Amino acid sequence: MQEITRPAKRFIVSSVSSDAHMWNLVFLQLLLEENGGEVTNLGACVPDQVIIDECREVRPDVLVLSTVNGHGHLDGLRLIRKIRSEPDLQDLRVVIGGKLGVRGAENVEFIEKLAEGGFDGVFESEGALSSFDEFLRGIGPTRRLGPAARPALEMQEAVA
Ligand code: B12
Repeated sequence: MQEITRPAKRFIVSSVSSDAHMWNLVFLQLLLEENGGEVTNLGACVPDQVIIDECREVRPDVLVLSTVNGHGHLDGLRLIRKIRSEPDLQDLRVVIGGKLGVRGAENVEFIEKLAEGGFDGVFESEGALSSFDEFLRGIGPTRRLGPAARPALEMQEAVA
């Protein structure tokens, strides 16, 4: 019998430009890899333009930004506006999570503005990990597939 295998989802994990924290990135990389994803981890303090260039190079299914130093709501908004101003990156799925500000539980106030700026998902702190999991399960077939591969995947999904 012919086997049809779904290609792994491809992710870029990155911090934002001001943020030097790294274990958050390691955590996300392990989480995504344990779920079968392929991860390019750009590390900490990554300039906006490097993130944009890597997205063009890797063409991920999702760019996952993580930030915990409290400046994420500022760095994130600036970065997503740049990404969405690039015609070839307007459809890229981009999410951000971590400690988005320095206001603890009140950081949820930043979620709406970041979403309005163009993020597909905004996740505040550990409490949002279950929503992130739901987001990951909802992202469907990879966008890297050519049109010829799509019907096979759709058939496989209909049978499952
Ligand atoms: C270790 C550490 C450092 C180390 C980092 C070393 C390294 N190589 O990573 C050093 C000493 C460099 C550092 C520096 C600073 N730090 Co620091 N640091 C920490 C500390 C103690 C632990 C962070 C950590 O590794 N956690 C382990 C990881 C796995 O957990 P996490 O980062 O919380 O991530 C979880 C969630 O946030 C979430 N998450 C994170 N990202 C994402 C993304 C998505 C999509 C999703 C869904 C979820 C998600 O999931 C993760 C797992 O649960 C925290 C305090 C703490 N206990 O959290 C402070 C902390 C993050 N630091 C803080 C601060 C203020 C700083 C400095 C500004 C201090 C200073 N004045 O210089 C600098 C910033 C430097 C910079 N340019 O960014 C504050 C941030 C305040 C805030 N946001 O409210 C914290 C919270 C300490 C505090 N209570 O004040 N820090």
